[in-house]
Amino acid sequence: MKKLSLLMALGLGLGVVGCGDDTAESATTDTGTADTATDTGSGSTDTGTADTATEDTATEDTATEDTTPVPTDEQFSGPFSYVWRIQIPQSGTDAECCFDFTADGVTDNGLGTLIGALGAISTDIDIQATLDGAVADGSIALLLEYAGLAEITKTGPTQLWFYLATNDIDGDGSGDQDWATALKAGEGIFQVQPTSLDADGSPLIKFESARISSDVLSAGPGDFPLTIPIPGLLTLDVTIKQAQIEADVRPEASGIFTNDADIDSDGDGTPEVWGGGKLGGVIPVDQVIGILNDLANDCACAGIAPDAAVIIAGEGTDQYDVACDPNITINDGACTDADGVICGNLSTVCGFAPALPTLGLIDVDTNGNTIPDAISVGLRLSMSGATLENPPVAPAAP
Ligand SMILES: [Ca+2]
Ligand SMILES: [Ca+2]
Ligand SMILES: [Ca+2]
Ligand SMILES: [Ca+2]
Repeated sequence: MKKLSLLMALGLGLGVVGCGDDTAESATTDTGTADTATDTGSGSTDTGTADTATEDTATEDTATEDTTPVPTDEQFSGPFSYVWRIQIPQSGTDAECCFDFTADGVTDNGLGTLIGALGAISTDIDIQATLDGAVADGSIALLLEYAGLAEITKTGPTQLWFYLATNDIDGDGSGDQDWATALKAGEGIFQVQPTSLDADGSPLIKFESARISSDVLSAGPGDFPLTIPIPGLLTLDVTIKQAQIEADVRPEASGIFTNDADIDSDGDGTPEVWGGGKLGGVIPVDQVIGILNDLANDCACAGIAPDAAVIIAGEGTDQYDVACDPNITINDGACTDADGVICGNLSTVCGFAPALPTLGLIDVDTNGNTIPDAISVGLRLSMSGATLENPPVAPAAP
């Protein structure tokens, strides 16, 4: 179960916006690595350049707190969409989701297929239910801003800006409006989380070229860099390749809504309801291995050196091979929960690693040598209109 968290994070990755590292520096004592830039602001406006490191080393941050970034005139003017449902298709039905990355006319979704298989093996594993719960309780609140979209017609060229948001404007710890009746209906009022903005207040994640035409929203394909904070574990940095969006949409006064798609995904003759938005791309396996090795490097408790390449991986003669270095001794029995889920399960991960290429997860060849080296992913999105509170950006977390 535990080792699924990373896979789940990858699954969520397409839908979850990134996290900047320039959140509030309100602690009196910082313990992390150095800031490389300078905060010159002294009051409500931070005019300094970006903090590029994760935390401060100084014993005290002598500047005043970083505050809400100042938006440009156009930013936060909308229109917006709130993502009220994220679905991971799991049965592998071609029509479910999302895009064909192998030019064989059949859609590819390696991650969805794997998650479906895991769910079939163990009924404890219901990643879709976990995801639904996280969206309904507001832990995952994703807003899209259609930047520069024609105001009246809500059609034509646009940029697609992604924000992590909150509906808990009054800060009492729970959403201010009902998800099922208000948020899904486009009546939601949100604030943007400052973690989804860079030091200049611009969105960290965006499709710079998108379009709404004949009630179809489209964006990409292109590189889609994501930074996904996983609390207590790591910040996952991945670049989704060939990322694209396609959605059946309708503009309304409160923003852009998707129209549901009726697809008989289980083949019983009765259609199921799927979100009208499709978001997909491929994740190079090298990136995933790099993340796993970064995690393993923090496993001093298991006797792993900070620079060890625990997992050795790459394209072999007929497949992408994955294995742990047999010369590295893993003693993960000495690790505790405090060392994170990966360290305590490192030998399990290593036992599992050689089977990875056999799961059908690695299914797309991105460098033309016919050997698959990337994982296709696809999500279905359901969206409704939304409104931003004034001020549009939530206070930085303490
Ligand atoms: Ca295909
Ligand atoms: Ca609240
Ligand atoms: Ca059906
Ligand atoms: Ca290849």
